[in-house]
Amino acid sequence: MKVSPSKIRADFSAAMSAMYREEVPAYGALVEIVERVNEDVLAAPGNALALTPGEDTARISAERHGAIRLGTAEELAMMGRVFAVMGMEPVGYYDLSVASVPVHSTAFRPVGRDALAENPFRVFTSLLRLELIEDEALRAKAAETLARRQIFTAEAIALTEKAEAEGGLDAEDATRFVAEVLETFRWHPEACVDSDTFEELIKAHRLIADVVSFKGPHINHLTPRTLDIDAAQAEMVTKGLPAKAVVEGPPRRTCPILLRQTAFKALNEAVRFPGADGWQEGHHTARFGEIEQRGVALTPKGRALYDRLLAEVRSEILPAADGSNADAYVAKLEEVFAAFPDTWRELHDQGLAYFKYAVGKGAAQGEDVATLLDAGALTLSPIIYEDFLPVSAAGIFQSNLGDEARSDRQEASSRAAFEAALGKAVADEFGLYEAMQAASLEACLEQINASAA
Ligand code: OOG
Ligand code: NI
Repeated sequence: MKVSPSKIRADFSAAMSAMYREEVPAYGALVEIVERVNEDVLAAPGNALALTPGEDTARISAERHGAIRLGTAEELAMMGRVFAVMGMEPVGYYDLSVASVPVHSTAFRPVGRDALAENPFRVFTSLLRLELIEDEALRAKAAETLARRQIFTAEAIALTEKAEAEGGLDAEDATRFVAEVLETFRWHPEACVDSDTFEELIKAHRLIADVVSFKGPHINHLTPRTLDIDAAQAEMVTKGLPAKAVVEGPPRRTCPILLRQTAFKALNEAVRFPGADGWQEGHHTARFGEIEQRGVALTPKGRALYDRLLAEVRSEILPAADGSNADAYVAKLEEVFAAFPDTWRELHDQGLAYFKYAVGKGAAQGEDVATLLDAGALTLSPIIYEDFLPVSAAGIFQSNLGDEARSDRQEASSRAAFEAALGKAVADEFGLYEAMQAASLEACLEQINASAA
């Protein structure tokens, strides 16, 4: 019997979480904070179910996303095949050149409603844009170094091929698959470049050094989902975790939209470089912890409004890395976002966000959604945003790379080039939400109007 891809994904997510907790103890502390805050929110009167009505809270305590950075097209293509065994497909294209980060990215995640409910684990996956290294000799050295490494175990590749050939894995193979794939994400303190090369790569960009210098694409953070990010952030500060100065994304609202994120800064970790006289001690900062709060997915119209308002805020004030203007930034964010409607019904009626419909107790029939909602024959619950935000992601990258990570010159990235490397197209996130909304409406209308016939 084949194990479902969702089961493999859930097992993998749990295994990764256990590994990261052991590797980065501060992540364990973060998970505990989030679990406590979530319990408090769920226990409070008018709890999170009122905040995001109808949402399934069962998945929340297990919910995680992680991130990796890959070096070559071959690595990305193989990673895509590995994730497919776990029911994770590439969704969305993120152009990080807007923030002068030399990668472009997608998110591998489950796409169907049931698969998401079973386990929503996602991995934000970036591909290095080696062409952005200006120094030709250094670029060639980086390319050679990457070409020499194999980030997958032979067994992981064999099991992926077997899953592809046989349409899945049985229980025993699935268990081995999880263990073997985990190896790709493991941290290796032994660098595969000497310390001089490492320094040169750091000078080109910290992110380039992180991708090129090590044996594999170590998981660089894991992110549990909190129901109250402001409470969790305050708790992080109380517990002495080096929290990022501001929460990325929209401000706190009655009806949460998209995604709000914060992180604790990357750890300074001991690494070793191969040298002529054996290992040489050194340091590297790459791994951190992050938390997120998710709200309703926005339509293209809603997203355009979000992007416009955020751009307006950022044209007036940019959050300083040291937190010195954090209060002023938050005040500006709240002031500007007052223009974004903040009731579910307005978000729905103005076509700004996606919703699941359910049949209510009210007596009304027909096809007119507003009439059915007014009468209570239909009810709304927000479809949760499952994706990422480029400006926020850039802020997360920068907070853990340090501010010197900004560089001015950067050519625009290309979705077509990314898809060519991956070997397939990335799915359109809006299309996925739209289809979920349409399917739920169709099912409800059928039910409501069947009783009329
Ligand atoms: C990925 C940063 C982006 C997010 O949550 O937006 C990200 C990275 O640092 O590799 O994970
Ligand atoms: Ni993240």
